[in-house]
Amino acid sequence: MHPRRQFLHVLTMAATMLGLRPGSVFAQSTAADAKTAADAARAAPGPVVLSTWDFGAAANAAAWRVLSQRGSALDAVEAGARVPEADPANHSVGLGGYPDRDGRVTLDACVMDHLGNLGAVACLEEIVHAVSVARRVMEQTPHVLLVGEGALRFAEAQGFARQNLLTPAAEQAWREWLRTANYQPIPNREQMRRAPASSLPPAHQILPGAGPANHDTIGILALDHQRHLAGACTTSGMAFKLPGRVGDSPISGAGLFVDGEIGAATATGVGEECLRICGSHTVVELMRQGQTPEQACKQAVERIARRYNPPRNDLQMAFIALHHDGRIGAYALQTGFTYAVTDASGTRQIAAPSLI
Ligand code: SD4
Repeated sequence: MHPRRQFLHVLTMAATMLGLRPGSVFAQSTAADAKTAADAARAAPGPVVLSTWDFGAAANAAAWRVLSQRGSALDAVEAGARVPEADPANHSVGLGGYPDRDGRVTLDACVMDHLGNLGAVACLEEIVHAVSVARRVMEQTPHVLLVGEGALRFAEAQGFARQNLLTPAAEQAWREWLRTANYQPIPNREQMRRAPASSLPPAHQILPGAGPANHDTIGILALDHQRHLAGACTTSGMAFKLPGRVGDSPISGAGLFVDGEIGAATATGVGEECLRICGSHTVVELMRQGQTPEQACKQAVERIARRYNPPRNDLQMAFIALHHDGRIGAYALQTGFTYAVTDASGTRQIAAPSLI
């Protein structure tokens, strides 16, 4: 069995043994089911961490170690985000991320806390832990965003070591793409995994490494014992993007937004779509107006989808949200998006409801 499916299968069996309704937590959900899924996932009160895709088990575990020792949400999300950043098998975050069109791995990352403190880096090269550099920007400078060469110089001055982030596997994928792709960046690798090869443009069909280890951006949100919220988001961005391209992930209000009195949201998918609607800020503002986390994520996704008639099935955009009262929710444009939730009752991988 496909390793990812096997993982979900094991979790589904565990859910059945726990008496959870089959299909409500792990399978593709209807909107009504998803409410149940989110509720089931949030069985325990108190601290919680949730993160995009199936990085979750490892990233959430690192974050949970911090939260369970009464550490801060900010420390927790940084610890969680660093896990996929350091994983060379993961081709969309940190070390081993797919490079840009010219073969350079450039990273985008952002952190934000409950007080509105914010730090970010964009187009950062040669530093594995972009999320930690973003945190230093937040804590050590009067600025909120450093890019490119300036971000790298700042990271070095802060003691971060430079290293080549282009692994042999990522380089091979890039060279293969160069041979056949006509310089088309790849908008959505998750969708590519599901669609039959013949339905995809050539650039989408040839990407080696597409598979269970080829996840997308990690966005991670946490609520700690003090009821403080924080979030982080880190990515190597769209594979084979134009040099200089920055996505939503390091941009406050797009890839991540936290308001300590309301809630937090983070995004994954085609950054250009999220940037157009200030996606994560939209989700938080909708929660401010009384929407549940899931309703807020759904409305943001609908706002993106509304631009396309007929609907586009080559785009993915998904949001996860955490209300300051501990409620959680998520919504995706396409089926296939999952997120991981960890609290005192354990970790669950949830299939988000979706428009398509
Ligand atoms: C970006 N939003 O750079 C990121 C990439 C991503 O699923 O999330 N992909 O546009």
